[in-house]
Amino acid sequence: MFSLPDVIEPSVSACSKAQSQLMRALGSRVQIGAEISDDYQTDDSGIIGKRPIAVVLAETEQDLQTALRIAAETEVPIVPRAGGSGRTGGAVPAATGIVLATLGMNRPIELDRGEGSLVVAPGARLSEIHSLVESEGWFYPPDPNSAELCCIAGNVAENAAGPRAFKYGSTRDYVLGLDVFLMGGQKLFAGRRTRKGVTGYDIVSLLVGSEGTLGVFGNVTLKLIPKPASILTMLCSFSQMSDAARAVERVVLARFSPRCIEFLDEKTVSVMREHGTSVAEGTQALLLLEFDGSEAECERQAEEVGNLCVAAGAVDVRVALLAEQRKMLWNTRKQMSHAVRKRALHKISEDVVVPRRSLLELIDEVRRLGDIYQIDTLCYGHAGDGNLHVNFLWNTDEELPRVDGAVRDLFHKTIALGGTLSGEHGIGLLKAPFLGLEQSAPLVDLQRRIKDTFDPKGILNPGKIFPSPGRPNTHGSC
Ligand code: LAC
Ligand code: ZN
Repeated sequence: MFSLPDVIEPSVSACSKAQSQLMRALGSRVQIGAEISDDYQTDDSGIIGKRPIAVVLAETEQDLQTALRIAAETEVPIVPRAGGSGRTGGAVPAATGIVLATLGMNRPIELDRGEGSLVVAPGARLSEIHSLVESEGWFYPPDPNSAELCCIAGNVAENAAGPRAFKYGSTRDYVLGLDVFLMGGQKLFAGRRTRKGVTGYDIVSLLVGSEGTLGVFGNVTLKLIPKPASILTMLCSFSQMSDAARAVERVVLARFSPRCIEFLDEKTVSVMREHGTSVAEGTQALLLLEFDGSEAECERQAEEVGNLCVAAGAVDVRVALLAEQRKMLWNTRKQMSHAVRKRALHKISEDVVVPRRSLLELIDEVRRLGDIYQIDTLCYGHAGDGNLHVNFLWNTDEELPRVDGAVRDLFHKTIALGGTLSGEHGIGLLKAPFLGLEQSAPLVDLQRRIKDTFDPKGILNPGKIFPSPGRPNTHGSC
């Protein structure tokens, strides 16, 4: 059963000192007490954290600096928050403290046409970034399926990915440089504004995916690529999950590069059906593939990959000819996580990655875990990257020990297959107890020392990534 980690709690007097200093410095941009919405205690992981003593609704860089200075001086924990759509509790306060919300910092958005880059403020919505650059013939590929909700700062913090990562990579591949505000409020620019550059350590890569534990992000400079001329979306039905997994392996082996290869198992196929997708009778698994490039290139790839899927056992191959059909398919896919939530009162969605040749073994293991632990399981996700969202669903607290067992076994199997615990959602609170399962003690220790350099007092987003000292590797050590 998940419980918040043991972290340093601030004293009552430190909290009231921080509250009064924040109110004095930031006025109406600070909320305290009953003004604070319960939303600031949680995110899309569903974990309920500690109630904040203050929420700073930052509008300017000075607001960020002031909040970080006061947090450092009073030694009250502070948790950065962007869109709040994270899946592993990155924005959930594990300790009593301040929430620093950057959603209101959504300007500037500046496109440099000559350089093919974009400077965005931390609270810029991903959907707004997509629309702006695409209207100018540019493309920013990362899309973690929550573009209407998520903001760039959260995407950077979690190294968000999504279906198009198969061809185009994750957020980290597009961040050229960024402003970072350190504990205490110091502002630094890390990285570069040019397309190329190798000066000094790659601090940008360290900050991207740091899950709000090293600094708070300001403006981000993103690399853009030319927008592909055409897109072609294809849905392949399989009567056996094993055939779909085999098809993924073959597409990869044949060196095709669709921009997405999404897998949906039998239960998620039902969700697609319920939302109006026409799927062949007897379908047990689907592959949703998408190609981009010139029209001729899309058609050529779709034909060859379609044939390859048929050879692997596909019973039906359909192309979404109309933009409307394509939109409907993706809308349903994007809503999958929320749609499957309706199957039970509770769910946990993992994002493990295995080598693509091991996809079938992972899918079989998920079914086996469902049988052994007698819980509802399903999986779907970015099969082209070997990245599956394995979901466990349950209704009563009585089932919790079985859910814990299934999660632990899933992680052990993932590591045994040569995989990794998180492809895109991060470690956050949920997976922190398992870090030692994948990473050696000296590597975890090196990362702790990096964390100490950025945040010597351990008050920036405590309790994330690292196993809690009081409860090290509760499930993890192997
Ligand atoms: C998705 C999110 C949950 O792939 O990562 O839908
Ligand atoms: Zn995903």
